[in-house]
Amino acid sequence: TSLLIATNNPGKRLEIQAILADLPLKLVLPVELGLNLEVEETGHTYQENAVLKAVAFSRASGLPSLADDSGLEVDVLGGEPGVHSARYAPIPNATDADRRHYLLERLRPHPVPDGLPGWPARFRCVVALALPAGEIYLAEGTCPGFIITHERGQHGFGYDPIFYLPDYNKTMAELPPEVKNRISHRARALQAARPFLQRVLNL
Ligand code: ITT
Repeated sequence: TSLLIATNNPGKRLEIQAILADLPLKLVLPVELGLNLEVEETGHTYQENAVLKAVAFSRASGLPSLADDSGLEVDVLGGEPGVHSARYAPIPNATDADRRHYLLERLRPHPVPDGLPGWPARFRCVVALALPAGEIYLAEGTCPGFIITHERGQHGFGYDPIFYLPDYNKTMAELPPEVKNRISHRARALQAARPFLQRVLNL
C-alpha cells in the first residue's frame, strides 16, 4: 500500500516518515511523483486546512494522502499564532528564525507568569487522511510546554528551539529526534490515527 505524505515542509516530512516507519506502507513524497502543489490554506481551523491539503494531494496523485496542519498556541496571546503559525511574521519570505523572533517580540510586553519557566503554550497537530474515493479521517494531538527567550538546540524545525519541556529540562530542538517523535503533537496525532490507517489501508 502506498501513502502520499501531503506536505511541502521538510521537517514534518522527516518526522512523519520516522513515526510511521514501522507500518507496512510505502511512504511516497510529492517530489517522487513530480508533484508540486501549493494548497492555499483558506480554512479557519487546523481540521479544515488539513482536509484541504489531504484532498488536493489525493486528487492530484490518485493515492491515499496524509496531510498535517499544525501550529503553536500561546496562552497569553489568546492562542496565537495558532492556525497562522506558518505565516505569522509579516515579512515576505520569512524564515523559521524570523517567525521565532516575531513571536518573542509579541511576547515581550507580557511578563512570564510567576514561578513558571516561560509563557505557557502548546503545539497542536491535526492529521487528515484522504482517500481517492473521497473519504476523510481526522486525528489530533497536542504537546504542552513553555516559550523561552533563548534559543536552545539544533534538531527539529520551526518553533522547536524556543519550546521548553520541563519534564526533560530541554527544548524540543534539544531532544534527540527519536524522543521528539515519541512525545510531540505530531507523534500523538499519528498514534491516534494508527487505528484508521491500519483499517482503511488494510495494513
Ligand atoms: P505544509 O502546509 O506543506 O504541510 P507548513 O509549514 O505550511 O507546511 P502548517 O501550515 O501546518 O505547515 O504550519 C505549521 C507551522 O507551525 C510550521 O511552519 C511551524 O512554524 C509550526 N510547527 C508545526 N509543527 C512544529 C513542530 O513540530 N516544531 C516546531 N514548529 C512547528
